[in-house]
Amino acid sequence: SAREENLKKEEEAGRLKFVCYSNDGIDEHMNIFARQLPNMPKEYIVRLLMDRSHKSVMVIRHSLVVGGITYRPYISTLYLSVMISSLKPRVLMLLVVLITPFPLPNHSQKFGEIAFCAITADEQVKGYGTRLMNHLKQHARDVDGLTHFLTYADNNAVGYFIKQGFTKEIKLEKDRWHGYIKDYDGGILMECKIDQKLPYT
Ligand code: SCA
Repeated sequence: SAREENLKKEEEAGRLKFVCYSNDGIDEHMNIFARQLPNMPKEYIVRLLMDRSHKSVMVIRHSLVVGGITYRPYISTLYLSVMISSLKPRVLMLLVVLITPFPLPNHSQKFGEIAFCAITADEQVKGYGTRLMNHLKQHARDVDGLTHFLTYADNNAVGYFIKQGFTKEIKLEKDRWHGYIKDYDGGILMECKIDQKLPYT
């Protein structure tokens, strides 16, 4: 859209930045999330923003945070391979012998759970939310190796998520996500498949 093209130019001119933090710069977007997501307890927002397993992609203009998305990547294959690579060969062999008779749980989840998503009130519906989501998809695919996103969308945000390619139909195998993501009352579970080739930004 024209709005997105404008923001793209702003970005190229260096006036707009998209950054991904693991556990940092939480103050400003904490306030945006708290204001834009009134049903979400403040302590819960703080807890996830401090939590090392969550990451945030933020859009920053003139060094002010305009909005952000906080998500949790589920990448158990990676964890498993890091864990295995750090084992001594003997221990590894013993492990293989011990677990061979049992069916392995599904260790390739590769999806991200979007916990919060918000743009500050006076900058909404200017295309920031779309740019932000595109940066998130690119980062999640290229850095985290994810294939899907899941989120419990607030009723009034379903339209926004549909425009970002989310569907109410969940195609991701249930054993990859069920029991891992946080059930959220009043939200509608939605899924987005991340294209593995498309340039999102
Ligand atoms: C934007 N659009 C919407 C919409 N907001 N459509 C329906 N409902 C909404 N609430 C449409 C725009 O009109 C536009 O359509 C397209 O989506 C992209 O808009 P944009 O300008 O890129 O979006 P922006 O306003 O920058 O950001 C969307 C967002 C924001 C929802 C993040 O409005 C916001 O912060 N809202 C208040 C907080 C909120 O509701 N957050 C999501 C809660 P066209 O291109 O056709 O013009 S859900 C969540 O956080 C996760 C689940 C949970 O646990 O809460």
